[in-house]
Amino acid sequence: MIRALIFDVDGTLADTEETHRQAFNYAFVRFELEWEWTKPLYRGLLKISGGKERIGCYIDTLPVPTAERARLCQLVPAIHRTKTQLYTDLIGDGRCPLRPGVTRLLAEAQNAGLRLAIASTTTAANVDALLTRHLGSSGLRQFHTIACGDLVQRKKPAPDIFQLVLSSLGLPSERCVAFEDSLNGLRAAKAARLFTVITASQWTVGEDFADADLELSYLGDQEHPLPPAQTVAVGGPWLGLARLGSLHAAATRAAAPDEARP
Ligand code: XBP
Ligand code: MG
Repeated sequence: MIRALIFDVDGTLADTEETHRQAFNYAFVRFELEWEWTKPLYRGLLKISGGKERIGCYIDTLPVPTAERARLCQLVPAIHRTKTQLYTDLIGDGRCPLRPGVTRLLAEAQNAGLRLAIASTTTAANVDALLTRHLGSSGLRQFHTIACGDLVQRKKPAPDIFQLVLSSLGLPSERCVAFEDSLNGLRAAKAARLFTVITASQWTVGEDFADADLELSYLGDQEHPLPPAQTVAVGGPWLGLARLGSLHAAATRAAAPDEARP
C-alpha cells in the first residue's frame, strides 16, 4: 500500500516556469547583461535542471572570448541569487496558483495518514515562497521532507533527490508515488524505482512520457474535472487516493519477481 506521496514542484504543484523565465530576464537586466530568454529559447533551456546550471550552459553557447566567458561564469552565483529574490517576490502575489487537484489530493493524503514530501531541483526559498503563499505558514509543515536545490550534486534526471527523500522518509520506493511534469523528472523518479504520475505543464507537453505509470492533464477536482477520455483511467472525474492505490498495487504486483508474486 502507498505510504507517501512525493511531489516535484515546478510544473507539478504549480505552473511556475513562466515566472522563473521572467525572473531570469529581470536578473539579467540588473546585471546589465543583454540576454533575453524568450519562450522558445527557455523551452530548450529547461532541459537543463537547475537555474545556475542553466545559466552556465547558456554562457557556453555565447560567442565570447575565453576571458569574458570566465568573467561571466564567476557571476553566475550572484545572478542566480538575484533571480531567486526576484522570483520569490513575484510568486508572493499569488500569480502561480496550485494546479487543479493538488490541494484536494494533499488533503486526501493527509486524512489517510500518508506522508507528503517534496523532491525538486528548484531553490528552497522558491519552494517556501510558493507553498507558504498557497497553503499558509503551516503549508510547509504538511511535508515530512522537503528536498530541493543543491542538497544533491547530481540534479534530475539523476535519481539522487528522490533517493534522498526516500532515505529521509525511511520508506522503500515500492511504498511511494512520485508526481512529476517533465521527462527529466520522470527519468529521475523511474531511476529511483518509483511509481510515477505525470501531469505535463505547458512547457513539457509533448515530451516522451511512455515510461510513466499514469499520465493525466492534471490531477483534477470538483471545479476542474478531468477530460472524459482520462476519467476511464482513473474511474472518475479526478485522481482519487483509492484509485491511485489500486493502480499502484497492480503495478507493484506486476513488477514483483515471479517467485514473490502471490
Ligand atoms: C525545475 C527546475 C528549476 C527551475 C528554476 O525544478 O529545473 O531549476 O526551473 O529554479 P523542478 P532554480 O524539479 O521543481 O521541476 O532557478 O531555483 O533552479
Ligand atoms: Mg518540474
